[in-house]
Amino acid sequence: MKIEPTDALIVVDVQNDFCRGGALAVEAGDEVVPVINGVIPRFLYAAFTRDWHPHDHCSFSDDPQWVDKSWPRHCVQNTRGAEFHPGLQVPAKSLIISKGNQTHREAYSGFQGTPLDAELRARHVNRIFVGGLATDYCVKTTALDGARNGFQVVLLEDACRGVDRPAGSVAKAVAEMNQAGVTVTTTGDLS
Ligand code: VGL
Ligand code: ZN
Repeated sequence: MKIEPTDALIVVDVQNDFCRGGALAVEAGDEVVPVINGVIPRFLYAAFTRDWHPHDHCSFSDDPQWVDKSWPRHCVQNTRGAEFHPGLQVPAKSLIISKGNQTHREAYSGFQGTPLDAELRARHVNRIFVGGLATDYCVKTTALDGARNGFQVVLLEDACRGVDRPAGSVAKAVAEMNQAGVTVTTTGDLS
């Protein structure tokens, strides 16, 4: 698959809290960092989303169940856990998209309540390549919203890791994206 000037890379939530030692660590989350770094320079445009919660966000629980979308406190604005993984090579000109910043509203998608759609359209982007964390939550929702908004969407499967609770939810998420017209490929297929 050939990368075009009308493509954008969307890197979803590669933040400390979703990586090793983080509050909501995704199994092997760190492994996406070199994979994503390898493709960033090949795109004219890259957007980096970040979960950017107030300290009292509605998804936080003292007894988080994970499977019911209650989570440990994570990605609180201006904390270390909310920073991008230190190894992630974010170009200075990148679009940084914060989401989930309202106390009473969950926002898994990078499109929800953000200027992402408008920013992509302003750049004449018609296809987005999506990777990051977590496959079965924010990556999935961002990819599905992208497709719904009229973008061609490509999931970079090796550039993603998921929560996978219950087991199988990553596979289910990939199937769901595929069903919605998302092309599933790997970074090795890009040229
Ligand atoms: C995410 C759970 C809670 C994600 C964000 O980035 O996939 N998952 N908040
Ligand atoms: Zn969150």
